[in-house]
Amino acid sequence: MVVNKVLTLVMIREARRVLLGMKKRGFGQGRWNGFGGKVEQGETILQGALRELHEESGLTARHLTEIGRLVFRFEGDPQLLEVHVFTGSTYSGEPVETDEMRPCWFPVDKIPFDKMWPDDKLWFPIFLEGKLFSGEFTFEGHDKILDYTLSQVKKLPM
Ligand code: 6OG
Repeated sequence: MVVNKVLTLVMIREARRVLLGMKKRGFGQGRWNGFGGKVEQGETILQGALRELHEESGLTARHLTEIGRLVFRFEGDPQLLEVHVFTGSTYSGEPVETDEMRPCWFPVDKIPFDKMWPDDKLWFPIFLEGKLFSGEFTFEGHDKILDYTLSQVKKLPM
């Protein structure tokens, strides 16, 4: 049996800007993304999101809300990635560069989609509108989406 790999992705959002990090190593290296990673045993998904945000950006969020669920399939790999997307706007600390990420604020109308995962330009508009979304994407390699479904939802899947 293949179990989904459960990951988090945190987008810190203020009215007109979003904090992204340039991934310096590992999966997604060379791309801007939110902060996140694998949920560890013994922690809830929310705790994993808060921990990864702190480890990768130096910020401590006061409150995160889950806003999206994304499932990724990579051709030839039986393991699915189940990504829980969170957002928050209140935090303490200042963004700092870490071994994994170099943070930078981007105005909401200047998101660097050409240096992000290709799915991001599809779901970011829903996220920026403050709506919930759910999607599934099949990738060939890391640059090409073969097919996908994406919808705005009233409630996230369980
Ligand atoms: P680590 O392996 O660094 O966690 N992630 C994706 N994010 C976006 N926007 N698009 C994708 O399309 C992604 N696949 C994975 C989840 C990996 C981080 O990258 C995110 C995690 O935050 C395929 O621990």
